Amino acid sequence: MSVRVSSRSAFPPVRRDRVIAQLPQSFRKEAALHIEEDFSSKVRTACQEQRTGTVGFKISKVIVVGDLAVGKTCLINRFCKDAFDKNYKATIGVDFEMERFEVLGVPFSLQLFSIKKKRRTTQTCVCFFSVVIIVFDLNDIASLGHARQWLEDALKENDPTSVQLFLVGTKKDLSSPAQYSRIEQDALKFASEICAEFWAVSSLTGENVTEFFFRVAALAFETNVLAELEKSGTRQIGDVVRINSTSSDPLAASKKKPSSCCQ
Ligand SMILES: Nc1nc2c(ncn2[C@@H]2O[C@H](COP(=O)(O)OP(=O)(O)OP(=O)(O)O)[C@@H](O)[C@H]2O)c(=O)[nH]1
Ligand SMILES: [Mg+2]
Repeated sequence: MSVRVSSRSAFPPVRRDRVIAQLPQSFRKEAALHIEEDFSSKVRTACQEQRTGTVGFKISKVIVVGDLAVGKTCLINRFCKDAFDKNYKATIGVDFEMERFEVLGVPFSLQLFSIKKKRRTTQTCVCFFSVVIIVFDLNDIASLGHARQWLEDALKENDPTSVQLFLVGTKKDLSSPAQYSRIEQDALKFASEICAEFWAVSSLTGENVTEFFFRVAALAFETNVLAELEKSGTRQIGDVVRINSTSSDPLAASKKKPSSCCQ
């Protein structure tokens, strides 16, 4: 199994180009998880008043799934390493990368997993994923057709009500405008059906890649802060909030043991 980790430290410094101060906008309003122009005022105020609890210590897990060779690894590598490899090297097992952001002044991390076809998430990594990214090739309609199966597999280990879904069409640079607009119609329809946000990207040119991951980080962050505020609203005065390696991990709550790839 190939496992690559971009950083050894649990809390590496945040790069200046990973700072998010405004809510990044969706790609298409017809298939967006959120159509607000900005972060909710509740979230902004909580960040200003440093009432975000354990969010700054959390690592949100993101799983990237989809057919063989649709471009999952290239998508992650374009964002995390600003690199693109035109030679196809199939992922054996699982690859993962860690990205650290600062959102509204609060540190926030995403751990990105790319998992190979035929290896279901349950076989590879018993984790709670906050975000599921289903990838298809904009030039291969069959890969969009398989997206539903990928979704079902990915949700087997997750609570479907708390997962944010993204449907991402890759290799935009290879489609003609006519081809693109045909497949985009189908993708928008499917994304609305499954309540996913749709994006079209190119890892070769980098088109929309940064915008997409910033959007993922911002929406995952907002969801985490709102959940934290809800929790603190129900907490009694005198309750002790312990910040340690298990309390910041949603696995502890679900009593699931992570497999080695998640540790
Ligand atoms: N032109 C173009 N080629 C791409 C793009 N993204 C990926 N590719 C190519 O598509 C092939 C497969 O890319 P990968 O990222 O390895 O695909 P994968 O989904 O990770 O594949 P598996 O790990 O085997 O499931 C490689 O040859 C890439 O160079 C893109 O945006 N544009
Ligand atoms: Mg791969």
